[in-house]
Amino acid sequence: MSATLNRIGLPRDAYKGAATTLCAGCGHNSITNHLIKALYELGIEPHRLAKMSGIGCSSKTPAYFVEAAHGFNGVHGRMPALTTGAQLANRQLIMLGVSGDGDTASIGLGQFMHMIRRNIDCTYIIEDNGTYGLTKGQFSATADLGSVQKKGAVNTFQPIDPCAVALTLGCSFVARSFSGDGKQVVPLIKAAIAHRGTAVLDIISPCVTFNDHDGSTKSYSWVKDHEESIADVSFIPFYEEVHVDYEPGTIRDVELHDGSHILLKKLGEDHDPSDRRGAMHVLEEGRSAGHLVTGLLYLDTTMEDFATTEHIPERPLKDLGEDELRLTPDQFASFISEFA
Ligand SMILES: Cc1ncc(C[n+]2csc(CCOP(=O)(O)OP(=O)(O)O)c2C)c(N)n1
Ligand code: SF4
Repeated sequence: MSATLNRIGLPRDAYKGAATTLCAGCGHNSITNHLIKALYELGIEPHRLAKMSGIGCSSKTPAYFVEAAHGFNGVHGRMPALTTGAQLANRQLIMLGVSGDGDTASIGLGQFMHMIRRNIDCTYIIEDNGTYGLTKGQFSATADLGSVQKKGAVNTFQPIDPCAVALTLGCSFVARSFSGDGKQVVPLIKAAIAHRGTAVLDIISPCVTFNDHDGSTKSYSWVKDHEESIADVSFIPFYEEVHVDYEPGTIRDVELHDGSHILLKKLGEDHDPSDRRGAMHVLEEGRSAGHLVTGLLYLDTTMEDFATTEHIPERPLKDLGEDELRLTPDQFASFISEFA
């Protein structure tokens, strides 16, 4: 039986990578499967994809999907700088960064913040387990106050919430989900890729080896008991016709830069993803109630990304000729005359 092909004629297997070396049951493995599904269904050309990461179990994830894509596994916490450089050198690449909560909110916090501030066109996935899995289970900066390590140590520090940081800095796309919720993660990944600008997707991803016990607030059972979704998310790519069953007040249709659509079906709460203050409020309310709020928290489709603001050519810099890179003698003379 022949395999089903996507819109660019590739089978799902073309979106797979090497076999995982992560622990069986690790949330990061589920996210890999969601990435494979999203990229296959979108019909992303492997040679246009650049998988970027730092250090951690999470940062190994790019090895496990789309083997034929570009990839760069950099220094711990420095994925944003590498991504910024690669994006500016070639705007035709689809930048996909995969990081951990340690890689992002501990050592890489400054890099994370400056990437958001510049609105670099990149999907930034945080595989958030509240622990340093690779170095055997120390608390990371996203671990909740009072959460307990496997051997009983209690976290005495306030957590850093990557979504709250992103919102504060004016990030143009902020979402949170859970690795076990493919129905929500897959459309969010697709929407993040279709979005032009920094799209932060914080995915709670339990570490079954070091942080999946009673006392952890990033375990499978804790998330299942405390998850509160603010809306059902569906994604319609630009090449599919949009058919929406509009029921007043229940469906919100947001068009993205490439013509794709996100459809948000309101659940209990009346969350408006274009209201940044409202998104902060929803996060804060969830925090005080001990809930994990998931879904698309905030989206701004009007903000320019960094490369556009800086007038970076659409063509890869390597393809520009000397005549395009150098000033003409007249331009040079005029430039120098400004200093005379
Ligand atoms: C500069 C530097 N400091 C510290 C380390 C040690 N180190 C490696 S991975 C890691 C934390 C990884 O945690 P996280 O990003 O949450 O990923 P996880 O393994 O939990 O997926 C640390 C502290 C390092 N590799 N480089
Ligand atoms: S140590 Fe934790 S984060 Fe690392 S692969 Fe194992 S379960 Fe996943």
